[in-house]
Amino acid sequence: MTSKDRIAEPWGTRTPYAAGQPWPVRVDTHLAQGVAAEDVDRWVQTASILHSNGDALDIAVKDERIVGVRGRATDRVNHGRLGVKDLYGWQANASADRLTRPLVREGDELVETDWDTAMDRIVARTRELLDEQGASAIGFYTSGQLFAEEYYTLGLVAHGGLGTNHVDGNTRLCTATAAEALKESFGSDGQPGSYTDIDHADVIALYGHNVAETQSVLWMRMLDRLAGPNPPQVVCVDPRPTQVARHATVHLAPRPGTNVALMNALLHEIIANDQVDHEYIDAHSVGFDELAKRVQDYPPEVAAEICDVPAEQIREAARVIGGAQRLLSTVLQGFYQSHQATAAAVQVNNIHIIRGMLGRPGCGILQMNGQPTAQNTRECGGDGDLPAFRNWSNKEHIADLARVWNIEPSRIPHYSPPTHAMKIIRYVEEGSIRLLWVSGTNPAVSLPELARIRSLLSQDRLFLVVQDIFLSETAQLADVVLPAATWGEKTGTFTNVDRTVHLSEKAVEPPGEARPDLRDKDGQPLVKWHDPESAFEAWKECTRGRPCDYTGLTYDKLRQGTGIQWPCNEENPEGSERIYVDGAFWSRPDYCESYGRDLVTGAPVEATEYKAMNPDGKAVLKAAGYLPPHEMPSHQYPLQLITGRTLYQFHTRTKTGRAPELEAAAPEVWVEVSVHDADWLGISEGDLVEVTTPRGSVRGQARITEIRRGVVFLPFHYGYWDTGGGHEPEPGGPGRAANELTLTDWDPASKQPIFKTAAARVQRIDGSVRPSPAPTTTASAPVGDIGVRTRGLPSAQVDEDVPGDLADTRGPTGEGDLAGVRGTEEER
Ligand SMILES: Nc1nc2c(c(=O)[nH]1)N[C@H]1C(S)=C(S)[C@@H](COP(=O)(O)OP(=O)(O)OC[C@H]3O[C@@H](n4cnc5c(=O)[nH]c(N)nc54)[C@H](O)[C@@H]3O)O[C@H]1N2
Ligand SMILES: Nc1nc2c(c(=O)[nH]1)N[C@H]1C(S)=C(S)[C@@H](COP(=O)(O)OP(=O)(O)OC[C@H]3O[C@@H](n4cnc5c(=O)[nH]c(N)nc54)[C@H](O)[C@@H]3O)O[C@H]1N2
Ligand SMILES: [Mo]
Repeated sequence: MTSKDRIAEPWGTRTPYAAGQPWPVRVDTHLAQGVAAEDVDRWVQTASILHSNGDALDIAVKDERIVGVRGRATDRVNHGRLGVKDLYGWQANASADRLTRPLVREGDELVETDWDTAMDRIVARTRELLDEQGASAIGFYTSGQLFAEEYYTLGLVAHGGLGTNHVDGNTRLCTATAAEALKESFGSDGQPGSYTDIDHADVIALYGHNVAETQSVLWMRMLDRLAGPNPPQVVCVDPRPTQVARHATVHLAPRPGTNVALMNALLHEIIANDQVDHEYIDAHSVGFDELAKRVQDYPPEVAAEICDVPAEQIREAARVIGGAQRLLSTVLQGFYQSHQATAAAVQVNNIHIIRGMLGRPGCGILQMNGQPTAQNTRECGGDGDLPAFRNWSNKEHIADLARVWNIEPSRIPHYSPPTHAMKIIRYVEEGSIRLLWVSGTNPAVSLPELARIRSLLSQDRLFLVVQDIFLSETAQLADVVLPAATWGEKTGTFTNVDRTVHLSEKAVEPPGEARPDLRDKDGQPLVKWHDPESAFEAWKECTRGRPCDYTGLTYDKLRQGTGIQWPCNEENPEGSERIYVDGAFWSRPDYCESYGRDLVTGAPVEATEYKAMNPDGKAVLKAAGYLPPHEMPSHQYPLQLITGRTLYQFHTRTKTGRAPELEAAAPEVWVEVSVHDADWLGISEGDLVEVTTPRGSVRGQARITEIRRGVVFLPFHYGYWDTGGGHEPEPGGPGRAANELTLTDWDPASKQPIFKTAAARVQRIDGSVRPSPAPTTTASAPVGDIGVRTRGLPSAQVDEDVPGDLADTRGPTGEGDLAGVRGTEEER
């Protein structure tokens, strides 16, 4: 057993392993100071809720309070490891400022009340609106952080009960492109890959994905492969010097918003070098000729010009990817939050299809999720999609869903694609949506162009209901606030990005009168279940025969030590490691979730068109030309602004900001600028600077890093709440939330908003008193020594238990017992 300050060493002790070998176990435990393992009354099973990795853990309970966490050694996902947010973030549950009673608006004030009064107000306003205007006056904006049982109930109430088409999740900002890219290429949502592909891959390519900070346990698995014998080669596409970039064989740092040009150049090279699997293409795909023709326009020299990356580097990346025997690719927000999001993400799928790299060990695609339960929003219809990947434009699927719900098909709105979140917000602005129910998301910090969002959410004519665990920036604008129970206080299931379903059990009671989001308070007779387990059973029935088939799962089965991957049914009682084995896709016209969209206009493809193009259900190779970002740098705004995350904070910080070790590691917003730009702007480390776009300005201390020149980065975590009380933005004055600066615009196919390209200028305001508060351990690491390093508080010590102390017997380079062990790369 070793003890580590995991703020200073976030990825912990290496446990190197070789290709084809099992990933060693390392159990991470963190208990509140003064609590020993023997003191714990019970350990309650769950999985992590602060990212999409699905790390399994047990909650330590003592005297009916949460006192710590321990990774689950037997789980397939994390083999015992935990990331920093999970090690420390649980403390937020017991924060003194949790919402414990409903609040209702009386003039300018929110006042405490009881559940009946709060619900009566909501019901009264709902009835009025239904009479005056019908169901289209009501919108739901949900989350990627609730449980499957809750989403399924919401999907049923909204789609089948109220009959509004205006239901979407913040997953629109998060994983809409993951879903869309999978639908475009394979006809249905559902990840082809598995985390065990890391154990087999000889090349891992990460596209716009800072896995080291955002799924840190997945990165530990990659680091352990890199430290072992026959390590994989890593290709990283990211303008920031992330830990991934620092470990990469090839790091491409393109201009933000140019991903499609770069991908087309990679495809150009792979096709020109004939590193394609012609047999696979012929047997299992449509569209190759068009793709080959399109990428002819993108030799590396052309992309080099557009992306500002040396042509030779692009060639080298193509050589690595084209030479891979077992290629694992991951994609995330650097691709998804841009103007050609789906077009870019689909090109990653295309590489796998034309190289025949799907459905066998090491050959996976992870179109990553971000939020812990985003997958379930999509599966259960908590967002715009219909439950169990049913196709809204296929009448048979509507009829089938109506059968499951025992209602008339006409009650399920399917006259047009479900309204996406950005359009829901527009309807609120225009006044056609009059009641907006927001649960588990904080749009007053996380949506783009915050001045606009604040103003439209504060309109008198809007009745805003917010269900949260804290009085967030959004809750402060509400007419009714409902206190929710959260993770650890309720039971349910959720599914991670590699299709692993975990059970999360209730460990302690919620505070005060907070209630689980799963309720049928005003007695919807439609909802026939009464608790999470019966909701799960109903959900299972809804998935029967669909791609995400849960019928073989039970709560009891999920208690047997590890999460289980869907499809899990009679044929696959232990779940399915990989899908699309033997090139069999879910894209048959009568089965697929979607006929796809035009990648440029976003227009849905008609059923007849799809049937003509893909009658036998093959993978679809979709080509796309590059289009420049909508807001390009100019004389006035010479830089490109990108926004994103740091390891130590989660989103709008409502949880991580209340965990002392995490908050101390990244306490305040900062502004990352390149050495080159700092030089011409006259900026030194720690200087107070102002970032301005046509929408607003934000102030923070500068951190000078190896980020590519011309690009400025802001973390988006910092809204207007603070442990010290918080500070409101002065109207017209500089703010601190990155989304003061971002633009209202989205990808045409997935409708995911653009958070990663805006034209900006940076101006020095004042000299430095101390270095910037940015972490030094991560992508925000300074250039050179600035005299401070990110370290943990005394309470940040974490126990790491590697059975047999495997880690200690091998050097840090991985030379040791396993050196020379051959993987199983011959097996195919
Ligand atoms: N610590 C932490 N972990 C999290 C979260 C969190 O808030 N904190 N949130 C979770 C959620 S919901 C999500 S969605 C994920 C997000 O996880 P990631 O997508 O990994 O995180 P981001 O920081 O948003 O963006 C990733 C990278 O995109 C790069 N990028 C920006 N523009 C471009 C571009 O034009 N091209 C390319 N190729 N790259 C670009 C940025 O430099 C950044 O390093 O993280 C999840 N995990
Ligand atoms: N500029 C910029 N903006 C971005 C992004 C970016 O990269 N850059 N990323 C986008 C992405 S990918 C995402 S996912 C979003 C995230 O944006 P949000 O979803 O707005 O962020 P969170 O802070 O996670 O908000 C979740 C809210 O739900 C509450 N909550 C937590 N648990 C529960 C629960 O069990 N029940 C209920 N009812 N409430 C709960 C929390 O207190 C919090 O207020 O931000 C998006 N915005
Ligand atoms: Mo996300």
